[in-house]
Amino acid sequence: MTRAVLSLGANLGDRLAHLRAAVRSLGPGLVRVSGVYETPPWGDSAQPSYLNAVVLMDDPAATARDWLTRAQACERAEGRVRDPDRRFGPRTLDVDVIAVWDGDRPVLDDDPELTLPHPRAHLRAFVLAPWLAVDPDAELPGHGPIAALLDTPGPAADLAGVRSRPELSLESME
Ligand code: A4P
Ligand code: MG
Repeated sequence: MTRAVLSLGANLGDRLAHLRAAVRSLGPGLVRVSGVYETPPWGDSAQPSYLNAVVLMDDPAATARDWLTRAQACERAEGRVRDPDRRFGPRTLDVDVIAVWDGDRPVLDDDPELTLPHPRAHLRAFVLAPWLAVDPDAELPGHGPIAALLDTPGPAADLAGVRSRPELSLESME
């Protein structure tokens, strides 16, 4: 019985279409979808800006590993090509598993195949800001309230570049 927070990102091709396709294919477990945000590239600045969003999922039948499988299926469907030499490089669609809960208990795992919570989520305004907008009381397991994380130096500095794009809503996809 798991709930999950997934982050969606796209910076190649028709970025909005890639996010929409992800939301559509995530399907019935979808509880909430955030607004769309235009964000400067993080970790590798020589690439186009991203559209980012966050989705809240709930599926009594899904294991933590199922969320990764679903995330990667969405990426493949949008033609994601991995460049092994460029870790934070551009992509048609990136779906990361940010955190998973089994009932009320957060799932914690340091498995490199599925690290939970996501090891860089607490550093990323492009994850924290959309998540805060749809769940203001949310906590990132092991790190505390996401509102407080957005006040830490890295995310607080990056927040200035995170721009809401209300005209690109994914809401109709729910
Ligand atoms: N993996 C382990 N834990 C997880 C998890 N919680 N969620 C493994 C998803 N995957 C996880 O991922 C590499 C490996 O991480 C996989 O084998 C998976 O089993 P990947 O998707 O193949 O490669 P990647 O996404 O290029 O690498 P990485 O290190 O996950 O990059 P990130 O952290 O996803 O960063 N800037 C902005 N503004 N917006 C973005 O969305 N995204 C990235 C990608 C960089 N900069 C960005 C954005
Ligand atoms: Mg990824």
